[in-house]
Amino acid sequence: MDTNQVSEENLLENLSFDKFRQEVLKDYKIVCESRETSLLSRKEVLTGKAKFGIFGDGKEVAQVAVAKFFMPGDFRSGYYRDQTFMFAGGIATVEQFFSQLYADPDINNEPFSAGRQMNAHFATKFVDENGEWLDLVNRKNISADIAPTSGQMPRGLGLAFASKVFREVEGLQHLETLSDNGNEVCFCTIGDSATSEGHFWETMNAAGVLQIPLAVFVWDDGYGISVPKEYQTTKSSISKALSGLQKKEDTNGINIYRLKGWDYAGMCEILDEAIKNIRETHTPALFHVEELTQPQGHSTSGSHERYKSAARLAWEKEWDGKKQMREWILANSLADEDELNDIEDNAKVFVKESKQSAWEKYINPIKEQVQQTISLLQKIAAGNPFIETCIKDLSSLREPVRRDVMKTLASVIDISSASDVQEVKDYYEKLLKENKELFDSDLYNEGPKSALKVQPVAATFHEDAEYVNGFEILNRYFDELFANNKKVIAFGEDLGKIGDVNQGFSGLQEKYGKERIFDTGIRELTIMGQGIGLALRGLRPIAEIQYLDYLLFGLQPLSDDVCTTHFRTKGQQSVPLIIRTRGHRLEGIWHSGSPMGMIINALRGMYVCVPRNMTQAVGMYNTLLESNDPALMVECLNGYRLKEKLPSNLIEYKVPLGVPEIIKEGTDITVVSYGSTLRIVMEATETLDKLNISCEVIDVQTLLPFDLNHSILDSLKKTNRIVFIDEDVPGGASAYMFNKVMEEQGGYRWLDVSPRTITAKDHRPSYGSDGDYFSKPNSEDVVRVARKMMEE
Ligand SMILES: Cc1ncc(C[n+]2csc(CCOP(=O)(O)OP(=O)(O)O)c2C)c(N)n1
Ligand SMILES: [Mg+2]
Repeated sequence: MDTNQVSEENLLENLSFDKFRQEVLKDYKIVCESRETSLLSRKEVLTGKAKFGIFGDGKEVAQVAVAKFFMPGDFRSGYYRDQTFMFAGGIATVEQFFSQLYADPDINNEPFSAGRQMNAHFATKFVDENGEWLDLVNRKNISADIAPTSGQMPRGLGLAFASKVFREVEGLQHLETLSDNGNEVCFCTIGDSATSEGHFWETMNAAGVLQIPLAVFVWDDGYGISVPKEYQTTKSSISKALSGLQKKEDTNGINIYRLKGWDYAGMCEILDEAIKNIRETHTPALFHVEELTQPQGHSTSGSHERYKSAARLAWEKEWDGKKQMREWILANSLADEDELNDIEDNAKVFVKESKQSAWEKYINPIKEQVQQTISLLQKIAAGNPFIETCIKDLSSLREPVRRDVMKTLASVIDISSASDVQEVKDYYEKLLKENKELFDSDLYNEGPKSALKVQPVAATFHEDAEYVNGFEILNRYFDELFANNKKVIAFGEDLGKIGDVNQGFSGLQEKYGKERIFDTGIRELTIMGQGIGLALRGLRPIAEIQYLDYLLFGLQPLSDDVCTTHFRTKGQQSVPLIIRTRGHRLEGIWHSGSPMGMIINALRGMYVCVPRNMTQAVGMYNTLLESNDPALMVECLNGYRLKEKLPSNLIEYKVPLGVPEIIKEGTDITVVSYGSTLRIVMEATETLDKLNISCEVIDVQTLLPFDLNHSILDSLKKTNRIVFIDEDVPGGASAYMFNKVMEEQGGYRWLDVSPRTITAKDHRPSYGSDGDYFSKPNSEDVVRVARKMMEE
């Protein structure tokens, strides 16, 4: 500490006054530009040119201060108030801010999300077009913001945790473009009210345990929309409430700082020391930035005069950071009134010009489409009042959007009765294609790192291959995997010391170290966050959810964050995260879960693998590890002690995703299922064979993606009867499979009898074998339904 202080003092002394002055004025300029941006943006919404706006006014001074300490290589996981931080760090321009406000889908204009996110949701590029990681050490990295308040916390934890991994895991140090010996700090920002969320508390506790370079900034403006701090936080103070986490000399924990959000000089002084300490010691810190304001209220929806008292509003005016910084500059003779007036006037002009430029870039391509549409319609308009009205309506729009163009074209094609609409149709089709690219692309990787482009490799077996327990297949696989791929890191509850509850990692921590295979606290949400952070930074995490039923605790970051990352950055960030869990049939309300319908609906943007045994699981792991797509792997909870033949090419064979396998051929009924239920189905087919009912049993293998080559349809064409079976609730994943085959594959045309689903009951199973028998589908159910189908 002492030595730091000395060098700090020297540094300050060495800074020439003029250099210091210039720095302050540059910061004040950014403060002014950011404030103007907020003011002008709000007008754009109120006049209808943008739909909604949320701004960083009132937080400017704190953010120019914080941005000074955000270095190349660092990461930010923040929320929608951070425009000033972005401007000050040179990571975003005012023009780009406006482009996002207008939802400009051109990534060259709006580089954060290509118009996919609401305004003030930032991101920078992490991967190139081929899915290769960029040199993140030499750029400032912004993980893509999300709207759910506090959703940034688990990810922030993970981004900081990755620094620890890079510093401590042997064999990663050569990855010089991914980390400089773990010196990267993750700056995490959050509003005062969002600290009420469990995400915040879980993150702070985990950070205190893990000892990672996480700097959490709470922008405390006293409100969460209209609800004040008294309703949000114990003792109305997040720093007081967290004081038990304070690190002491001989404990772990976090450092806690309280800053005044209008006090530019005071903040800079504390931050300089504090961030250095985080970087060097990996001790996390909380910066409670108090006394911030919201000059324009929460957002463009509603006004704060409705819920703030006159006294509070007056206080906010007086303690506005911009005003305070101005007064501080004058009081310290760093500039005079004229100079500051100039800065303020120039800021106004600059922001206005930036706004205008963003608007033109946004609107011109649309205007071109309008123009093109009108000239096409004029060619066929003669004597057609409908088309003439269309032309008139479209030309009269002052601020047309792409939708107006498409609707006009479609209505002319569909209802105009014009005879020659071919050209109009062609243009419509061309725009449809263009818009598909703009609005639908990049849910999954589409380039060479797509999991769907990985070449399958068949499993091979020695002549005298052993039969071993399912868990041993995994155990031997993970052993080879960790020897071969240094980027792989695995963690979860009971995964380290005992090697997971089913021994997949048994003995491997001793072999590969606590830094790569380790236990975590019981905190599914932040286990997901750790995985997200590692994956975003180019590592290959396998994060465990101990049992499928507890996925709900970690579902939010998967659904809101992981699933949308590639899409919401239009392919600029990837999260190659594998979530490993085990589920389906065991016993009791919370250990027999198979909520697959919920999962596949919540997790579009991830792949969902439901291997029937551990051999298939290994092949899927291999496929996923070659790609950048995130996935959930649901191993069969009752399969770890079933014998399987040990493949000889464990880390080479790859099971393709979206390719079902026929595990029993037959001619009468196509039975479609997955995971543990397949064993019930196979048991039933023994009886059905005796009854001369021949079933073709298909294992779908993955629910997302689902039967990409429509192989189930081929089976149905042969049998003309189909039943979908799983252990989910009625209308769950069985209904999804049904829909895929009937509607997407056109299966209804090949049916001789009505198609069926067999599922579990609506309720969860009672404990014990009987609970299982009466609540989940059993082989007798399958036999009964099959017989009925044959009688119809
Ligand atoms: C999970 C979730 N719940 C509710 C909202 C709606 N919402 C958006 S902002 C906000 C208030 C946040 O207040 P605070 O954390 O203090 O941040 P501030 O806006 O004051 O900077 C709320 C409730 C949301 N975005 N996400
Ligand atoms: Mg607030």
